[in-house]
Amino acid sequence: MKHFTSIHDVANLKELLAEAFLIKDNPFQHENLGKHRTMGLLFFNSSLRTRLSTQKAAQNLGMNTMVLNINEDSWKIETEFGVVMNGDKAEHIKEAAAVIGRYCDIIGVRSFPALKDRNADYSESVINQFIQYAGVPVVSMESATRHPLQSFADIITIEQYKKTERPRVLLAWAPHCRALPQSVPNSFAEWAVAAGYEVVITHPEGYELDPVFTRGATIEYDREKAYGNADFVYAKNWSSYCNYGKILCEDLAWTCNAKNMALTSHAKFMHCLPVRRNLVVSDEVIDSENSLVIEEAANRVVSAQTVLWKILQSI
Ligand code: AN0
Ligand code: CP
Repeated sequence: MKHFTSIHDVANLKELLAEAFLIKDNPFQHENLGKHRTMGLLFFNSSLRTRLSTQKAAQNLGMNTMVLNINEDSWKIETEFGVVMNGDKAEHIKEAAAVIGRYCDIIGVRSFPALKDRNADYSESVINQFIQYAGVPVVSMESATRHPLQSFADIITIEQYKKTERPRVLLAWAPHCRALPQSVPNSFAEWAVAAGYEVVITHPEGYELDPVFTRGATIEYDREKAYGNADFVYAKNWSSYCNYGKILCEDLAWTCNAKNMALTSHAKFMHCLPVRRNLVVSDEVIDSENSLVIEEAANRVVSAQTVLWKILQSI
């Protein structure tokens, strides 16, 4: 594996999952693999889980880590070409990426979409410029359109808890007070289909995701039908892709609550976190014994460590 930005960088998901469970059982079996190697973690946006779990993963492999909050701790970075840089941005991504590539053997990048211009966001220009100019492997820590380390942790979690070979996995849209990226649902849909699950996606009209990501999943607008017989419910808000970046629905009937969960097959509840209680999910659902959110977050170390282990083999 050279870079890790999506499921398409994974040659064999079954093999990667098998390795993930070995790493989960024995996190220190490759503790010298990354000796004298440095991972740089670059954050254009906030993070709790990704920031801590990815550092921990790198350190479990013997790597050093450096964390930089871009635009806050560093110079503000220009990402467009051909502009006269006479505003507040003192450095261009082209030089910044090349310089960081001289200090780091692997670079993790978190860069959310601006949710204003769909073509600009979906071109993934920030992570792609790091790939182009840094000269070292780049790992997505959530880009404009995907969050593969999260999706991999989600699949590890489902594999851990599933009771049937092909569980029915529901990706359920839920309300939110702010416009959020489509990255988590885009990525989750891709990985869940690749894992061979029966994937159902439910959302109000207008929240259709880009079909590139949902191929192989069933879109079910009837929420009650969609929740019916689900083994796992992955709740998540996202803003509209069609009416780009807009909030179209605030109906709390879409909250992942006990009424919706009662329609399922005693389903496990999942969410990537951070989550807003009683908006996305009710207290009783997230606090129930069926909630997997903490284990999912724990598995973020496993997913990151498995990916870094794989990349370290090739450098
Ligand atoms: C982000 C999102 O929805 O993409 C990060 C999730 C891991 N969430 C928020 O901004 C609340
Ligand atoms: N799930 C996740 O990526 O969390 P953070 O935004 O806190 O990193």
